[in-house]
Amino acid sequence: MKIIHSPRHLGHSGHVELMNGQVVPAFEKPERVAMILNAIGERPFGTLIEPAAHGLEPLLKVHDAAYVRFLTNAWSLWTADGRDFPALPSFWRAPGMRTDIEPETIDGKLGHFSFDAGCCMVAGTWDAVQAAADIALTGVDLVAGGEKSAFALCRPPGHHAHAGTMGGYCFINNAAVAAQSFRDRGAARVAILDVDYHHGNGTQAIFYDRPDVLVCNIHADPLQEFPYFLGYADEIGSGAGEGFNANFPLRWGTDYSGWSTALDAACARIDAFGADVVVVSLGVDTYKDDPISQFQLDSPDYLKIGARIAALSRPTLFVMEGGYAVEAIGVNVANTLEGFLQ
Ligand code: Q9C
Ligand code: ZN
Repeated sequence: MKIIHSPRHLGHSGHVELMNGQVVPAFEKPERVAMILNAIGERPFGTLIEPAAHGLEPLLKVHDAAYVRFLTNAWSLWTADGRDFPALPSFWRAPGMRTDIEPETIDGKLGHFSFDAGCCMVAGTWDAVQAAADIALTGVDLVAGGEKSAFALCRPPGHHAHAGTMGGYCFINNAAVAAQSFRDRGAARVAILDVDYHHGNGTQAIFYDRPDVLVCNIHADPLQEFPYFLGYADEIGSGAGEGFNANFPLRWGTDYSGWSTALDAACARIDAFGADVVVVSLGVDTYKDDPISQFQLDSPDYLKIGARIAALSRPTLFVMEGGYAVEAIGVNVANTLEGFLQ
């Protein structure tokens, strides 16, 4: 399996987030990728490759042009105001306020294009974000070109990003960009299997009214967990997309036995759909010692997850999402890929 990686993720570092009302160093940090590379390097998985540049066009198929323009300009607007520290939004609209206005100033734009304070920006953020999208698209090149699988080692992650909104550490929705690219390259039916601990609200929203991309999400119950306002079991898609979105919310404390029951159900949906290709939004923040999560999966469980995904017997692109227990993230990702390859 080829692993697509770029050192350009290192530009997205030194940023912060709000945790329990306090400003703390971001959990979504460069060491995550270093640990994954270490663990993969210790196993016979195949080769590391660099992404090829794909430009903005494939991003604009799932994201709004004004949003992508904002992402490319945000840091220069922020620093033009004389701010030499990380950019963070702190103003948002309430329901009933205007959604059709993009304010002129950076604080207004930051609020307009975000849903939380999870997307802190620094000088190298946009370059890292664009590299991550190129990584996902290079994975599409490989799998659409006939490889059975590939691992897009994206950072920052993507599944919380909507068409026009960043949040939850995510700027560009790498998995959604990849799924759309598979469609554009001739796959009739694309399934996205999101196994990150958090609901992939952005991915769901992007494909919610479409029957050509099945989105299956296994995640912490949003009654208890971020993103709180999407990810419930009664969200099944709308219009032509009705029946092509499946949510499997699980309570805090869920262990592999409960979690794997949902995985089996999601895989049954993918089989019934007849997916030509599967995009796995691979978060390993389901791990028992994840610092911001409340599931109980253990490292050997990821071997079984990989094996279950392999049993779908479909071309598969793994796209990295969350996972914040830095000491275990490498083993958990490598176990997933090893379980898939065996
Ligand atoms: N500040 C992904 O796993 N906030 N995103 C948690 C701590 C958001 C997680 C509270 C968590 C987002 C890709
Ligand atoms: Zn997550």
